[in-house]
Amino acid sequence: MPAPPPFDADTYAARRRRLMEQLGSGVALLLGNGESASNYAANHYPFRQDSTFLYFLGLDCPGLDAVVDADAGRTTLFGEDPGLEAVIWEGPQPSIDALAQQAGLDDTAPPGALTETVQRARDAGRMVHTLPPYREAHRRRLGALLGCKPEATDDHASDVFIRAVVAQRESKTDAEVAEVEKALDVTRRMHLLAMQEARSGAVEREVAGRMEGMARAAGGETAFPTIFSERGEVFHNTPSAQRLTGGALALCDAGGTAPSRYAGDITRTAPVGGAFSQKQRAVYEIVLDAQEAALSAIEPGVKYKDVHRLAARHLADGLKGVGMMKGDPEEAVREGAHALFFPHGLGHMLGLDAHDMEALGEDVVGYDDETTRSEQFGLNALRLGRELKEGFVLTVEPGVYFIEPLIEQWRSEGRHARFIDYDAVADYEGFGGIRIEDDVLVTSDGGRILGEPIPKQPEAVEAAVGN
Ligand SMILES: [Mn+2]
Repeated sequence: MPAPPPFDADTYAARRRRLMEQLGSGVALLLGNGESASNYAANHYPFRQDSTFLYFLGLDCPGLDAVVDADAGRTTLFGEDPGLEAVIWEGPQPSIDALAQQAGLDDTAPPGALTETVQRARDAGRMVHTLPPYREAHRRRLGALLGCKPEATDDHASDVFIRAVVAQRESKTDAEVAEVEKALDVTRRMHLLAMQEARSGAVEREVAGRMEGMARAAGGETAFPTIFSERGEVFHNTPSAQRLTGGALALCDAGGTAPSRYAGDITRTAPVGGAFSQKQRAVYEIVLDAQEAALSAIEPGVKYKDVHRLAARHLADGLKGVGMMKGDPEEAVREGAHALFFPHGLGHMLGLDAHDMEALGEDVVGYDDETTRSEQFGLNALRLGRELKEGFVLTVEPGVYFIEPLIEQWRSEGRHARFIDYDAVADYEGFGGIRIEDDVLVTSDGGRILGEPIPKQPEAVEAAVGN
């Protein structure tokens, strides 16, 4: 049986009513995800419902679609009652009427009626609002429904619909924040295990596998593939059969979800064996200082791009202190020199997706007319730049990395040589990387770190490593 929606039926009905008001007129198509084959048709990847479908209907099972009719003020759920075959193989399943009731609507129709419903709207010259598809199956279905080539369905996406969805999903209610904190409960336990196991000889993927099992055991899933590696400078490193080396740094970026699919996304970096070297500790404190500066700068009305720049300035200042950077930190950041060490963004929105709403377009979520995406290397990787509002949930995750091919290239070009002491940087070969990430709610007067604390001060991290 699919889990019931995390919120009551009225919540979903109210969200759809607001969507109808925002759309003004026309029909909006919410395609639910189907099962997705991995290596043969009957062997599926774990089912993952579309997050916007979850947001407006809460129904976490395949084979469903919905049409929100803004003119009629009505939502229709398309799907069918489970047949005997489904019950034999998968056990008792809710009827389509029961699902409709959970989602706060009473109009249902068989799946085959969707084509006719959309056709009728098109024939009447009504606007059919769609979202940009991110699965090939949806590109094909939308193409058939709209009478266009599958590739053209991306361009067909409705700007009004996309903006309406972002406007609702970007600000989290207390109940949604509570779901993120449930995700952080399991995420915290995953990280405590990772720190505990950061011992010489520990196999990366054995630790990562146990962490991921905790997410499944708690009724959720991992919010994204777990990173647990002493090659922290490789951003999306897949845990391998590699054993940790005493004295290295184990970077762990991982998150579990709540059963409702709200996500956690935390990074900690621990010294393998439980003691930071002097050099490691110095860089760790630079990253921590940048993170703390960013955390205290968060409040409504502040542009996240400016918070990113503030964190970068703290990094540049700290790196100057240990001799790797030189000159005026302010100017170094303006020129983008710090991006040698920090080539990614300070953070992103978090919610039903780890990169919340990214399927709707990174820039529509993270930027607006007032704040546009920079083209400068490093800053161009910032997913969220615009002004913060109360209710946003976002990540704060500065880092310092020693990425050998990047250092080599910049050094050979003499890039930003005014701000970088390449000889000093060479002493850090093989250092790896350090990132510290927390999840934060923007409140009326600042930022609140969500979830129970996870060791972060260097002494606390050292103490959390098992011996
Ligand atoms: Mn993140």
